Amino acid sequence: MKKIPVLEIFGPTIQGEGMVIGQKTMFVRTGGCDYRCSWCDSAFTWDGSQKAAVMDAASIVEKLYEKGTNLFSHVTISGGNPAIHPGIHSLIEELRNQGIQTAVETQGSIWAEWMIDIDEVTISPKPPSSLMKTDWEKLDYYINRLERRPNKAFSLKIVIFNKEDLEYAAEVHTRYPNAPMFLQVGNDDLTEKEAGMLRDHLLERYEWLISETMDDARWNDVKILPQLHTLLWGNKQGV
Ligand code: MET
Repeated sequence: MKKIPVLEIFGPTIQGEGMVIGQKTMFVRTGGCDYRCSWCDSAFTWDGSQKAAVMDAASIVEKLYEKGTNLFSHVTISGGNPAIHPGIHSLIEELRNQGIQTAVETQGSIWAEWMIDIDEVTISPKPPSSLMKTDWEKLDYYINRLERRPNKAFSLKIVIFNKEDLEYAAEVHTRYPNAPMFLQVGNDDLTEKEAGMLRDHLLERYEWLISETMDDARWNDVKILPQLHTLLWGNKQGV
């Protein structure tokens, strides 16, 4: 069985972002990423500051039950970029056998065949403020494969820090007009320890993003969200 580097397993908590926002879920956060986003809120998955535990699918499932007991029926796999780990295939299989729903978060830069079996796939291409470059051909392939899955959901989620990011998101939206589109306010203060301080600031940013999109017909079919977990718990890890 191929092993998976795991940074954290936590929950039950709520999914704070994207298409399944509010969903009660467990999280499995994998280590390693092909990207280095300037504003990454999980840089500990790739910057060497925290060490991954290398685990096989069976021990990840065991850990999920140890932490979540009978209090979950949904698991979210995030990173890092989970798509770089072929071992996730067996994890998905084991979870499906247990009747557990699965979701994944990835930037859409590396295709993994196990994406086909995930109930909710969130593709989160990175805008200019991240300093990453989108490989459009790879993204085309992703969207094409995901669109052809019966009875499973996917969406695009783009983190927005400024107007240039919003133009990038518009380009993505035009390229994939049938993909449900979520815009998410970027967290530009990853060092604030006080959840209350951050909350006020991020709600202001959320208002800014709403005002930018309301008078623009390109955004007539979009969902605009804050990061709920950041509003609730600030920059705290493992919630
Ligand atoms: N790499 C994935 C993404 O970009 C998940 C990590 S985001 C903290 O969506």
